[in-house]
Amino acid sequence: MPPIRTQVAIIGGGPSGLLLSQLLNRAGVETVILERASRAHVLARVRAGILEWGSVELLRQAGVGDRMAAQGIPHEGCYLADEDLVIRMDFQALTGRRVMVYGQTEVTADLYAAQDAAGTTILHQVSDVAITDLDQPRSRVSFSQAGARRELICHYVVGCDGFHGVSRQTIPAEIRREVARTYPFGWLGLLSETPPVQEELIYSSSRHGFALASMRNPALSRYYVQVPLTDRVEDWPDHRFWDALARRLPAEAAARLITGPGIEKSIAPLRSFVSEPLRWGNLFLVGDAAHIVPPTGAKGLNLAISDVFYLHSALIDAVQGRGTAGIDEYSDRALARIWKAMRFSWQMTTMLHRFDDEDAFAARMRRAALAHLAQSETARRELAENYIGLPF
Ligand code: FAS
Ligand code: PHB
Repeated sequence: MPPIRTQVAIIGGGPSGLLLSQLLNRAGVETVILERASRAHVLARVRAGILEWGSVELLRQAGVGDRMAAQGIPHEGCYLADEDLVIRMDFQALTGRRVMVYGQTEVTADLYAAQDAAGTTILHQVSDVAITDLDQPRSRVSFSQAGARRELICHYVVGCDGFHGVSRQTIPAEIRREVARTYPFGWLGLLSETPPVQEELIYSSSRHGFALASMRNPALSRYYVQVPLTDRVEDWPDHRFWDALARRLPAEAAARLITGPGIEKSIAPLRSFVSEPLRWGNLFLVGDAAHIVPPTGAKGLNLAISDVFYLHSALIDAVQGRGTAGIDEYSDRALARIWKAMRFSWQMTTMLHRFDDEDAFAARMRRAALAHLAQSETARRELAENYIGLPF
């Protein structure tokens, strides 16, 4: 089959690949998206739930803000708890800004609908993607689909293919600088058609371990409990999950907990990871392809979106002949914000999770950090400005 010619080849049809494609298309830049999974598989993933307002604004700029405006829930604050010490973080009062509760699944669905309406080429269930000629005026992306070997010829390639994708591995190992921290626990998440236990999120540290009470809408709750890395979903029947959650939430919230059957249950490992640089010739890395944060700071999806913010305008300028200054500085600009979110996510994780090997001193340091937040508006403002999202 003859090669497909396009301007920007995007590897990965998750939120970052779709949003980048949508923004490029609206500026007249042609794209093709290659996605390993079926659309149904991508849309079945339950992941992030919180959007920074900068993410909300970029999604609106991309023309996919309508359903979010109708169904999203603006949140002006959240709660942090340490046993029965409960601290309300008033984002609106502390920073003048808020966040939006709107699930990644919905963001992805809105972007697929918009891309379909735009007639963008999205090829699903591709395999054996290989990226070459990154140092040439035109790069090539070869792949298999439905038993046929095919090829894209393009100006630029963007790796939006997540942590396990092919793009990062295309950058020579001797060029990549990778920094990682793995945590000795994971998050077991459960989705239930039950009303949320609280109208805002509760991040709860307890002697039994961490728990998070979140939501998707007034009838759909999303809960997480910290579990050992050795645990499997099968080890956690619903009743065990609900008991663990109730033990870890503040008593007055636990007393209000309404349980029900889990309609989705999954365990995510926690890691901090960054691979530098984010560019290798005509290849750019975006989102989880380049970095991973523990979900404690609600930064994963939002960092992917901020990478798209920096890269989309740079690629439009480069493709349309207005110079390469933007793409030349993309890696440094995006990494400056990535590292700050990396630090915040690490700080939230180490403050709120009970580590098996922690000694009495480490446990008291965690409690002191939360006690300081309870007493200091300055400390709460510092945490709030990171949680609602630092400026792009
Ligand atoms: P994604 O991983 O979403 O998308 C990458 C896409 O590329 C996938 O569709 C994949 O199928 C495709 N792909 C991979 N390899 C390919 C190849 N070789 N060829 C073609 N396509 C390929 N973040 C939060 O903020 N809060 C959370 O609670 C949270 N929970 C999470 C739970 C789990 C289990 C995981 C894995 C992540 C979670 N995250 C969370 C982070 C998550 O939301 C990511 O930050 C977000 O999906 C990043 O989006 P992308 O960079 O588009 O990567
Ligand atoms: C979620 O609702 O899935 C969620 C919310 C906040 C987080 C992590 C996950 O920090």
